[in-house]
Amino acid sequence: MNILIKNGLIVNAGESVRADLYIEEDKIKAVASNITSNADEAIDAEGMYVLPGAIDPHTHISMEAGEITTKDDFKSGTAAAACGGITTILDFPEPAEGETLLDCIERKHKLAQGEAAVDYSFHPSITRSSSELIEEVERAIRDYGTPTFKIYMAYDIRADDLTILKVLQKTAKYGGLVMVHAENHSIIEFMTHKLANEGRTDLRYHPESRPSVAEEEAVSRAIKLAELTGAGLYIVHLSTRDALAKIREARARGVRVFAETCPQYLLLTEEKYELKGFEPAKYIISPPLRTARDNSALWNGIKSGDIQVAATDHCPFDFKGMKDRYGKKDFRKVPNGVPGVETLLMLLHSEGVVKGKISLGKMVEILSTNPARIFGLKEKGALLPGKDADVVVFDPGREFTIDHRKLHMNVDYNPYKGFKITGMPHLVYSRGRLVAKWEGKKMQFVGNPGWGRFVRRSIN
Ligand code: DUC
Ligand code: ZN
Ligand code: ZN
Repeated sequence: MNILIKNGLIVNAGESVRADLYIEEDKIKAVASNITSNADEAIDAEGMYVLPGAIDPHTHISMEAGEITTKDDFKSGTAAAACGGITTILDFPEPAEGETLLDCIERKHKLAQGEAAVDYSFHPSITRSSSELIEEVERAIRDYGTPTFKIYMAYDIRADDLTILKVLQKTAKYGGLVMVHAENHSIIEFMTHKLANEGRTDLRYHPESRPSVAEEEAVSRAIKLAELTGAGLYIVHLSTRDALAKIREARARGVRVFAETCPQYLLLTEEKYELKGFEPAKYIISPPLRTARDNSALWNGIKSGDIQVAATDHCPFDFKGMKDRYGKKDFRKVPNGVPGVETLLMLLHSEGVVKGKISLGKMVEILSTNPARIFGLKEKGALLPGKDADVVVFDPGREFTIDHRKLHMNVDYNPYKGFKITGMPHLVYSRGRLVAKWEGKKMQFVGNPGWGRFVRRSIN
């Protein structure tokens, strides 16, 4: 099927041009003014933006957390992604005790096959300090096309510094990238015990248990380890001004460190933990929400280029039945995570572009172009001839109020409830196939489970 999108504002990271975009089957064939062709379908995008599909490189689909599993599987999670203008997701296979890295990638791959409605890939996680897992890094890069690895510096699945060094060394050698959840585990353990000894386990103490210094120290240490090995490094879900300062300093001295932040760290603050009753549970995430000063430092970090990616850390647990499963009065017992894959683009546009915090080109850079470059998605991330036709026709004036009942994520609340959004997707294409469209007062999923393909990646 050939599609001609006429008269839209074609937005790439570098520039925006008013032009037509021609899709032939699954690829972008041409971007030019006044294209005339016998397309099967012509779309008038006058007054609309035409954006590359966004890439979310940080989702936790069907993630097992003890006795519970995140609510979105590949079917619901990728349908929600499509409705939000996200046309590629990168998820984290986490090896269970005794499981090999490659078996774990296979296991997660099977969950996605026949279910995913948009394209996907994986960042295998090194979930313990194990030489067997480290040995498999080369094969994951070479044989599987999954060259990016997640390491936790906190939680029970954390890796020690020696493991981090060894994985950094391997990724530097074979062409890969280590992504770190950077929080100092000992600081968190110390603070959590201290708070518990003082009887301060109410939900409002969650941020105190994971202070900014825990993140700053871990970011700083991870950078030093990367520097020692000459490897690149990617910091996930950056939340603080002080950790950002460490990244800025490292980049200034030539370290290849990338940083990602998320809408929750740009738009919400720790005041949410002061809400009444069990409401704060909706915001129990790690790292925790920080201050307004951190929010604005992160926006500035995006503007300055020190933060290259906005992702979601999509990790949905129901408010009723999951967040409250182990009790309502103790922050240590609440599963950590917020849903977000569907609201990434709308929030970045409405709160970022419309409110003048970032330009439209910058939004495309952090949602599409940079994640495609950093994670080796060579066919994605820009509206250029030869790239996959992952395209969002976006209505910049369309209004929408966030409410989980009008969204497609399989979760019973939304942390941005009541946010008034300006600008929503109109049509969303994944490799030339319409997967979501605006209908009435909300997005409608019109794609097919199984359309999404695993994308092999390589990093130079
Ligand atoms: N933080 C969360 O809040 N949820 C999933 C994992 C993480 O690091
Ligand atoms: Zn994390
Ligand atoms: Zn995460």
